[in-house]
Amino acid sequence: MADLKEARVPDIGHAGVPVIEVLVKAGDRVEKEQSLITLESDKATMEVPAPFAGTVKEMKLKVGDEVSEGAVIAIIEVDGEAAAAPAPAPAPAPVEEKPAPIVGQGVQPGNAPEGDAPPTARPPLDASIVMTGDAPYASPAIRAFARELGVDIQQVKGRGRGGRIQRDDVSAYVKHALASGARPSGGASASVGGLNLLPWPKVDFAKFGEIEEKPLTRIQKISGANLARNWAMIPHVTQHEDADITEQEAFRKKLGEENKDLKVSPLVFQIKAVVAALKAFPQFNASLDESGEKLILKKYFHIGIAVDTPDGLVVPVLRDCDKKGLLDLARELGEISKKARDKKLGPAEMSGGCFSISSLGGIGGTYFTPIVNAPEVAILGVSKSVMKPVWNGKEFAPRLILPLSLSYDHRVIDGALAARFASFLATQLGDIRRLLL
Ligand code: CAO
Repeated sequence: MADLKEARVPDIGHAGVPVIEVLVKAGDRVEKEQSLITLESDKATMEVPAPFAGTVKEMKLKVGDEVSEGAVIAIIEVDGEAAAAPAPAPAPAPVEEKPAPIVGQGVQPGNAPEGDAPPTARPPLDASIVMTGDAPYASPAIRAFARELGVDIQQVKGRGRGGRIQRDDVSAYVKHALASGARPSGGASASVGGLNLLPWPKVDFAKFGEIEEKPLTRIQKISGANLARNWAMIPHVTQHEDADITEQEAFRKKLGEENKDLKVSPLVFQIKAVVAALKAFPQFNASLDESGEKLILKKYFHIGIAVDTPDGLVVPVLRDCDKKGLLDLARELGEISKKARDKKLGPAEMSGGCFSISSLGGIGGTYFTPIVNAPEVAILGVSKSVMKPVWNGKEFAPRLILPLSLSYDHRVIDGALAARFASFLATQLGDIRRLLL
């Protein structure tokens, strides 16, 4: 006879752990040990399995709820023997080390494998990394991670308990694919050529003088792997342009005087100008889909901002920049860069970006080549503005000139379009009244 039983959170070692995924819904049939929810603590992501088989009558939790031991997850109608014998709650299965809460330029939330060969080294072919066949055994979080990297999870061999695919398995697969010149997702283009790189030079530096070893930070490892992928897989071109921001700077200073409690960075003008340019050139507000055969055009305007932190570069995303004014953006930029430097950004705050801006304007230099933050198709690099003499038809006049460097994915954007985009951007920055149009 059917019986209603509560599936509860077992001892997870912490209190108030957030639910990040709900994996079943009312009406679903679940098997014993099938995962019901995913929890994410400071240290790990873990799935909580069903203590018995049956039909879910009611889900008691939703994403964002915070739970401790004993919280009711679901009411399950158990049948037959299971109803008769009370089953102890099985321990949650840790499915992955928690991804770093911060990502660098071009980085998807991820976890760099420790101690592997450098990504550019070409390892001997490891046939065990690639497998085909039955449905892969991986948590939704790992599947999402694989999707983000363009990896076909079917191709990844799991080396976790019972063949479970873990984050490191996906990372190892990407490394292997990169080193052998294949696209991570395999497919038609995987067979074309290959980078055929030389192995990374092995040098005993100590032979030449005193040295000191300094491990890369976690962020550097993660962003390094992503930068290497983006640089290797995206055919980059960088278009340079100058914007005359003399008037804009006068207005910015005025805004700053009127809003003494707020830092009105030149970046907020750049964000607004980029949004206007993305609206005028939708091809820039797009991503190539996984197959590389379709462009996904986005109707929202979320802008990633590269922020320099002591541990490395991270890219928080400001959402709906088309709907926000300069002062709102200034406030948000201040908050998000502080959060980044305090290491308090969550993965959600670093995802969903359409286009990134990397500003070295506070530091110096003239022009650079930023690396596109995949799966975005372009990125704007901003250097330090300087006063320059500019010919106005009658004489040289002092004008404040801002150097811009627009890197783009040449598979999606051609040179003429990029030149138009950059020139449009410079016009917007040069006459901010246009931002109102
Ligand atoms: N030209 C001239 N001056 C500029 C400028 C520009 N393009 N951009 C900013 N400045 C000025 C600011 O107005 C500020 O001046 P005050 O101190 O007089 O107010 C000063 O430079 C310092 O600015 P900032 O860099 O601290 O702040 P910001 O709001 O301009 O930028 C942020 C915020 C988070 C983007 C920045 O702090 C940062 O981290 N930049 C580095 C990003 C990076 O490393 N990119 C590299 C990617 S490639 O590896």
